[in-house]
Amino acid sequence: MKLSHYCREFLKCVVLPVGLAASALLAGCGGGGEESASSAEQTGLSGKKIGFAQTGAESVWRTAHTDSIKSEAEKRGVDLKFSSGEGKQENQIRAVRSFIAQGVDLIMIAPIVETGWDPVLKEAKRARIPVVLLDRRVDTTDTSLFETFLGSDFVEEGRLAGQWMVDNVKGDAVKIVEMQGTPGSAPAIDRQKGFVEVVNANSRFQIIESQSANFRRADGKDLMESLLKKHKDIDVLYAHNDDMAFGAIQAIEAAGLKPGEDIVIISVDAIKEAFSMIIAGKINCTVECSPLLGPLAFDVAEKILAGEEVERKIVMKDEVFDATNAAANIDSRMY
Ligand code: GZL
Repeated sequence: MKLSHYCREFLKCVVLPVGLAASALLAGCGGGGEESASSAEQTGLSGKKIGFAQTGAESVWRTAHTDSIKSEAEKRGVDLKFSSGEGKQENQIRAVRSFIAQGVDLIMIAPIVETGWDPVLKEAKRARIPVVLLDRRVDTTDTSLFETFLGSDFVEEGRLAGQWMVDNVKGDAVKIVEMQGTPGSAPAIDRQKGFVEVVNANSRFQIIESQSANFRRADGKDLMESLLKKHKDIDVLYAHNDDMAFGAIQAIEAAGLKPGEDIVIISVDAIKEAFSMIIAGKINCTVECSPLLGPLAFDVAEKILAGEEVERKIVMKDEVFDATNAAANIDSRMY
């Protein structure tokens, strides 16, 4: 398979609202604006073998992400080789090596953590199999090891969460506990970075504790139980995803406190259940991070396999939801 020259010299970035038709992406990548495929018979991907190494099934968001990839692959007649990392990078790396051995046409990875990817990505490059990063980035100095990154700007999500807090939470000495996602993962690192940027610029706010609950609901409940025992003056919980926030809410209610009132809850992902919680007054704000990457991911794959240039970085645009807009939007939510 002949791989054409890709734009490797520099990272270019395209910011796309989630609902944007894939054809806009094709046009934006110099694809002549051809319509994106809408059924298997129309796609250049029919019969192509594509390996997808997913992180696991740690959250509702992740399940929606997996469903988006699998359903789009089926629609386009792709022979998808799916592997769940079950939360372990070594499982993902093993899956990528298996995809290489099978001689797939392209590999998609949602890297659980940022580091440790160079060796296996070099093996894919030597096998002349293009790699697309979905959802999470890798930490590498060799940008030739992947063709593009498709996902959200997690630093911006952290900033949006922090700014909502500054704009909506009153008080002179606001105490925050932060519930981080998977240690070493791009969303956990960046959502903390963006949020701390805002906190550091606003002296009214102080993060009194920051620990990981691995993006998991049960871990969020356990962590909040321990935080409530340790701190009697928590004003705000900033959770890196809705699932951990839901677990924390269970612990807050079990402690006889009112989530959304006694403790302000700020979260990320904007899954449909979070909208219900906002309407119920138990979550105050959730920052969107769309998992619906399937259509764009396979548009990019089609262009790569057709030997065409693709943007090095395709960033989804995220919105902020709270009591002012949750009810108006809940019915249209797709995950
Ligand atoms: C973010 C994604 C995160 C979600 C979590 O793009 O990597 O992983 O925020 C998921 O819900 O587990």
